[in-house]
Amino acid sequence: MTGLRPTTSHWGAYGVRVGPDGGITVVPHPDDPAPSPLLGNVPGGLRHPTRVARPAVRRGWLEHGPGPAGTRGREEFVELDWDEALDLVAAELDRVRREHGNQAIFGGSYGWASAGRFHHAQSQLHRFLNTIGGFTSSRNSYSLGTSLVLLPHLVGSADEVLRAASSWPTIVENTELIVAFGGIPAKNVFVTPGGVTRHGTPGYLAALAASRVEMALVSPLRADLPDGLDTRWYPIVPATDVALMLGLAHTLAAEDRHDRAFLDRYTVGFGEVESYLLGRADGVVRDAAWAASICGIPAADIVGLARRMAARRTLITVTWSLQRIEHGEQPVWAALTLAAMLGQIGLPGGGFGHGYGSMGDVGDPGPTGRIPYLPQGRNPVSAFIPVARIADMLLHPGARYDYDGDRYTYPDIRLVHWAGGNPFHHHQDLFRLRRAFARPDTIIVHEPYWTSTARHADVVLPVTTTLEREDIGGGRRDTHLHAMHRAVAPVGAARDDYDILAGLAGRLGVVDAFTEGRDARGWIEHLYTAWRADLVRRGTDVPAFEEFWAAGEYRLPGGPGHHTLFERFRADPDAHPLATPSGRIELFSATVASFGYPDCPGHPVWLEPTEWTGAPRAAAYPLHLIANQPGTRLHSQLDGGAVSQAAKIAGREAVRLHPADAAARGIAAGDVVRVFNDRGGCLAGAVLTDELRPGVVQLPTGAWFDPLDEDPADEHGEGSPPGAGLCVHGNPNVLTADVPTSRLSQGCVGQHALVEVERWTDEPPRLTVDAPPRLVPRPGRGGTL
Ligand SMILES: Nc1nc2c(c(=O)[nH]1)N[C@H]1C(S)=C(S)[C@@H](COP(=O)(O)OP(=O)(O)OC[C@H]3O[C@@H](n4cnc5c(=O)[nH]c(N)nc54)[C@H](O)[C@@H]3O)O[C@H]1N2
Ligand SMILES: Nc1nc2c(c(=O)[nH]1)N[C@H]1C(S)=C(S)[C@@H](COP(=O)(O)OP(=O)(O)OC[C@H]3O[C@@H](n4cnc5c(=O)[nH]c(N)nc54)[C@H](O)[C@@H]3O)O[C@H]1N2
Ligand SMILES: [Mo]
Repeated sequence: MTGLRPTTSHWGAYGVRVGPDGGITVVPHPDDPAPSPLLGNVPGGLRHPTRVARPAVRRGWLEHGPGPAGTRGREEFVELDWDEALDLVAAELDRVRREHGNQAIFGGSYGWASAGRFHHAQSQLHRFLNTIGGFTSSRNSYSLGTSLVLLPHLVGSADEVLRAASSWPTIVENTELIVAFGGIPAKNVFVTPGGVTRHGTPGYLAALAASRVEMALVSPLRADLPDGLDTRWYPIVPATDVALMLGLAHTLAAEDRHDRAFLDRYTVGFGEVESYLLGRADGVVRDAAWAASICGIPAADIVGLARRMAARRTLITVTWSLQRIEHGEQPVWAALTLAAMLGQIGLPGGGFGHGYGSMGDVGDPGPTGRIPYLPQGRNPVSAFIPVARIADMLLHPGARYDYDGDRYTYPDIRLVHWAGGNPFHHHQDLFRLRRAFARPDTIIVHEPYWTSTARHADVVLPVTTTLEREDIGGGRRDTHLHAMHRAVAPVGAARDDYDILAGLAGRLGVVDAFTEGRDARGWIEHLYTAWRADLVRRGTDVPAFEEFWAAGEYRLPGGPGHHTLFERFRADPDAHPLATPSGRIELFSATVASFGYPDCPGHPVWLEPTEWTGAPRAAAYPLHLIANQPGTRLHSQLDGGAVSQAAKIAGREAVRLHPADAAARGIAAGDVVRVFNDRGGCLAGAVLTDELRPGVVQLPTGAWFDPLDEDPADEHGEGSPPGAGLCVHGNPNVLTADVPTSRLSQGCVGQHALVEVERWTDEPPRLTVDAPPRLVPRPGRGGTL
């Protein structure tokens, strides 16, 4: 990496070469066998026209002060200098906490921000808000919000299942059949929070191909497994995996192919499951024919698959997308049940997996040691929301909601402070979120870019990207810890989140508590040194900071070997019981049953999505939309970058349709189309492919939300009437429902929606998110207001 500035990202480590004109080129880390295509978005993203140049304040907020405002996202901004902006923000934080208490500050600030352990935006913001008395927080993630709540009830821990899944080498060596619900999508495996330096999964997929492991791909999309594997594709109707799993389970039980000894020794509750399969209570027999009528896979194929599963070393894996749908608990629970019936949980390469292909580090045999992190302090405020309930909270302060067996009340939020996330990308039903964002008195956003979230703020504070600051970085199972060197000077007037928050802390009289007297370099050195001391104490020889920094990286010592939770448990369930009430795998959970939630009873069940039953939606919107992760970027990040832009069609996100569905609607490849339902619509560019199930369309997430402004004179800010909003760029979250997976976990359901598609015959409106919003200079500084 000589002559290169080392750094890392959520999609992998790389070096930066700075040209004489200040432009950059990006060189993958030499140890990376499969560098991510997403690196191609970095050079053009760095100084993209949508960078926020200076602090900016919504004109109405500046003129009239804090208060609810329906015009957020539709007004011009006034540019201020840093001191003015920080004075305003500090005064407003202080007003809100004095008048309403710290609970009125929402600092959940969900989002991926960027790699780097010190400048991790959420850690910085939470640490700051804790020093000024705390904030209402958010729990869990959009990624795994449902499994994180469910799995502890079933196997005692979510974390261990995900971190200590059977490793890829073990699978390549032992597994004979992989039944992959949601596939193992190659597009996703480059990404891990903090990054992985050596992307191993593409190589393991190639090794699976060479070893001729049989693959059963259960997915509406053929692309969820790469070509070249021994694949049989089961093109399932979206959201019906549970029916298929129950049909498989029924076949195993009916043909006595299930492992009764395993079920007796290692699980509780199979009796309840069996009664349900046999329809003892309701007369509905969940056999292969019943399953076929729901999931669209022929009964003979279901029976055949069940027999193959029972006869081979079988790994059942479920992508995280399957729990990002209504009743998302059920596919995870049903897959675990099926794996328990096969009796292979805890055998090398057999049993249950969750997230192979969802994240780069699932199955990675890399080290599991801790890497340095920024301490966030303690939050004195106990109020929280499950992360995806943000719009409900803002729209319904004081309302009650259920979560994991308890009842809570939504706090009354006056101020939202966000750093490192893009809710106008990640949340569902964005036109509803827009109405929710009209409610608080003040919204503060730290962002490098004029994202749609920044456009819906009152105060936008411009932030550096990783290339403009120093840091240390690495992922959860990374082989390397990286020194992230500054490559270029801050763009415009951008500052680090840390400097911004230190400036606010100074104004609020808590600068010492927040900074502990260190600058950024001081903190990086401090975090590294404390981490190193711990390793040295345990006998590992780790270089001192100066040496590490000069070398640009440190190769982490190997892990403790790959012992999975289930291997230990299988070896001796009495010595290593699971952390469940029974110490066993709970196929029936008395705890979950005791909550009495109709949308999540005590064992896995088939529940029809309300998206389908909510008449007249199903009739009016007959197509199943899959809104999955984009292969061309990380979420909404660097949407302006070259790789992301190259895949757009007429400047819009590409929507994939089956040729038969397109023909029925007079749509040709390359047409601009409107994808819509009763929540709203978006424009997208049509791509035709027979590699998806007819009746399914796919539009990935992450195109920056670009609402066509309904009525600029709409002073009340009601925005579009429900259903009338249009995003001209192709963000699928205008279509998805803002409802929870269930009362148990309150996860998001962004992966699916029912839609219709039609050809757009007018001239497509031009995009506005590819340039900054209207900006005016501060009056008295050479400008007028
Ligand atoms: N329909 C649908 N919606 C979904 C999903 C789905 O499957 N379907 N998936 C969901 C999932 S799994 C996730 S994880 C979420 C992702 O949602 P987010 O994590 O919110 O998405 P990102 O685009 O990564 O947003 C990160 C933001 O941080 C900014 N940023 C980067 N570095 C810094 C920094 O140093 N400081 C500051 N202040 N900002 C920075 C970036 O510019 C970007 O705007 O989306 C969810 N939304
Ligand atoms: N390139 C890239 N990689 C990423 C990300 C990114 O933004 N870009 N985001 C990262 C993040 S934050 C996360 S959480 C993970 C998410 O990882 P996942 O949730 O696994 O990823 P998705 O691509 O949303 O979904 C995987 C596949 O599930 C299939 N699927 C959808 N619905 C159904 C269904 O009902 N049944 C079946 N059987 N299959 C279905 C879809 O065809 C889809 O391609 O990805 C990570 N990797
Ligand atoms: Mo995620």
